[in-house]
Amino acid sequence: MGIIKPTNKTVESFKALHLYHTGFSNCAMRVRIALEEKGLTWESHLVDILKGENLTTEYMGINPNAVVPTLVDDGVVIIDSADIIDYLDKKYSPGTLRPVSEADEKQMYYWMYLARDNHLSIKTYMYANVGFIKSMKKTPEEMEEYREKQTFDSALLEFHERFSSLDGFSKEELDKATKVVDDCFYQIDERLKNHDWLVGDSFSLADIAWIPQLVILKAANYPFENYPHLVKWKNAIMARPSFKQGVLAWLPKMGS
Ligand SMILES: N[C@@H](CCC(=O)N[C@@H](CS)C(=O)NCC(=O)O)C(=O)O
Repeated sequence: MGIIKPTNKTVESFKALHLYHTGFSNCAMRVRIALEEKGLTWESHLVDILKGENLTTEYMGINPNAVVPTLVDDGVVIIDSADIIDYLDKKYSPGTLRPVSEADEKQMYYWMYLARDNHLSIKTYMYANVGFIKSMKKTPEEMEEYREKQTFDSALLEFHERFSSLDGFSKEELDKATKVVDDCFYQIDERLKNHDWLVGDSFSLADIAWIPQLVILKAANYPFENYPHLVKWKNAIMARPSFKQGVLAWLPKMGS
């Protein structure tokens, strides 16, 4: 989506960088890692999805999809994590998080959009397999309210309809989502067999787009042991200060 015109005009007077985000959101993790890699300071606005804070008129006025993250940069509103990290890399210390060659840059976008395009499959896998998320089913009243508000993202509405239905996702739906996730990790594993990074010779937005999927899928006990070449890559990213500050520092404390 990139830059949008918000209906919530208050954010247009914001100075510097503001991020609306949630601790345990893979999409928000991407942006926090990119902000840390760029050495940028930013103001945090936590949005509690469990409490439905993404559905307030105020928030939907800056993100009509009712999802996190949203970045506000000197009053300019940018949505969608892939577009946000691309924006940050182009605007601040340009090019440091992307490969030099055009061909490699094309590959970088391939990996970024693969993560974006398969987001709902990963989400289906998560919602079906993680205990605390399973309890996030909307009541019929909440679903009714969501239907009224969610007029922008029909795929996400359908996702919540299915998840919150009496029986939840069918076995076929879950199998289909699992296959999509497996295919993505198969591709990543193949690439990492002979390379240190997803694209070119260095860490890039492609790696930033994918590492959060490992973080959240670990909570769903996804069988990462099937992809042995991910380990070195994962450890290298986890050793970066940006991972500690952008991911670990924001994870909810278990039991709280
Ligand atoms: N393509 C969007 C997807 C954003 C998204 O789905 N965010 C999730 C958290 S990772 C969310 O806010 N979900 C709220 C909901 O499902 O109602 C992006 O990458 O920013």
